[in-house]
Amino acid sequence: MTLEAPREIRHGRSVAEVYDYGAHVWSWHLDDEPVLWTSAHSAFERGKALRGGVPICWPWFGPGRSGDLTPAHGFARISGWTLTDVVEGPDATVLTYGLTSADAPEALPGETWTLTYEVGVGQGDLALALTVANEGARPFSYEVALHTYLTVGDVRRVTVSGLDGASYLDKVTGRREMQAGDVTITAETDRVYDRAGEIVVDDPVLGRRLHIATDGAANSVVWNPWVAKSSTMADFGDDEWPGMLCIEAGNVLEGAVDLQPGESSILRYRLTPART
Ligand code: TA6
Repeated sequence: MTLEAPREIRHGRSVAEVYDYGAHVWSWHLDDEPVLWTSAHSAFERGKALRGGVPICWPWFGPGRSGDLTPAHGFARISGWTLTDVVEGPDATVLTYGLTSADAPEALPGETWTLTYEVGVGQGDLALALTVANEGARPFSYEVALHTYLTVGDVRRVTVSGLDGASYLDKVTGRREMQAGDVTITAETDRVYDRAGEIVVDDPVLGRRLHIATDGAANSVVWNPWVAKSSTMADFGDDEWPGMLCIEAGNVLEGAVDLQPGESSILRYRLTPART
């Protein structure tokens, strides 16, 4: 079944499209230029993830820590969220979405939880905050990530700073490595870093830097599928990989969150473009 049209949010220089399905921020343009990347081949049907924007990965990442969980990246991005509030403030228009264990009991069987997701479409930034609350009587653990797809002029020309000296799992080779200097993309890249915080994507082709600030994240993920992997994905054009780079933030693998009854945890991701 095809999706309802996304909500269009206009605030100053920003225009964003957000689907209630997955509480999925699909596109964000600043001064009419795309900041988030979206595939021209994405599916738009329930049960399938959108390819681009900011998919919410929860309660696991990829196939999960056991390596055999489906759907990939969990249920949140293919669930029907409820828009509970829209506040138009001076600096941003903030949408608030909710998803509860009653909406998606299969996500964490037997647990009682509430997700609250704030999407701030700002004058010059996009500010996301995902809160997970354990409303049950026992602890549970989960992985989470905001899987942000960024538009870049040519991924072969960008440099990513902020991860120098961080260790990472290279999911292409399966090996643990240490980042030396800026990250550059010269082949399929799929890395889970044991660091999050301030990351800058310097894009000389588009003449801009994308500043990423996170809070509540133990991990950053850097992903570009490059040629071969792109050709295996039906919802990813063979020629699209040079124009995108994922810089994700979350708590995955050893960074997974253990949430006690009554506790909640917030993951924040703020994206601010700047002209160079
Ligand atoms: O974040 C990188 C990653 O885990 C890659 O391994 C790749 O699978 C990507 O996510 C996209 O996953 P998806 O399930 O959306 O195709």
